[in-house]
Amino acid sequence: MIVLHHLNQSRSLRILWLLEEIGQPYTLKPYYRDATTNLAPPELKNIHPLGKSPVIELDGKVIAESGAIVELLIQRYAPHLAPQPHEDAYIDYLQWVHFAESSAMVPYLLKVFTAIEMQKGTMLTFLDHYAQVEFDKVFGYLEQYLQGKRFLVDNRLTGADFMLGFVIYGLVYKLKIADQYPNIIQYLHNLEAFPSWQRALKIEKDM
Ligand SMILES: N[C@@H](CCC(=O)N[C@@H](CS)C(=O)NCC(=O)O)C(=O)O
Repeated sequence: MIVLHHLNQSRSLRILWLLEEIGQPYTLKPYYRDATTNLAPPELKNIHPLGKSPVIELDGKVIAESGAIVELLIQRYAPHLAPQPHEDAYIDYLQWVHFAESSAMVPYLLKVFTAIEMQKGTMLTFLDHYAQVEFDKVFGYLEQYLQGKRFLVDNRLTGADFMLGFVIYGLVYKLKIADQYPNIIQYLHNLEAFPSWQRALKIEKDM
């Protein structure tokens, strides 16, 4: 049995969407961010010392890190959602799975956090400039890469899309990127067309 420890508005959406797509039975344990600090509630530390989400329990083992969870669930229950290691597409797959939580996540979070600070009146110079430069570099690259593509890898839905979808969702609906990123916006619409995506968002909304 799979248990997903799911924090609202978090990377755990990656796992919720994946579980909905693969149709494997699971139990969802919801947690809610603190309204002031936006941090996870302390109970999550009873599950894993970092107190972050996502975390799953699988066959009695506790597993953190969304990338590891995506790879493990796909290997075990949905191998059709990843290229095989001997295929050329596997190299692209590895790069995009890791891009989502590393290269993409840094400028995304910098933009989210600097926007919050600036709304509160904090004067930022170096950080604001750095965030913008990194943002333009990373998402300009992604925008170009997505030209003419429906999915990230091998022209089909893979674990890389489960990883990046969460970031793109935030880019479009939180940061409200628009005109200069038509390919990224179209890519999100391609993901949003999946019934599993829609079910995951409904679960999140009803939490
Ligand atoms: N690298 C980890 C990051 C996990 C993480 O930072 N989760 C955030 C939500 S997106 C969290 O739980 N934040 C609440 C807190 O730190 O209190 C992953 O990919 O799973």
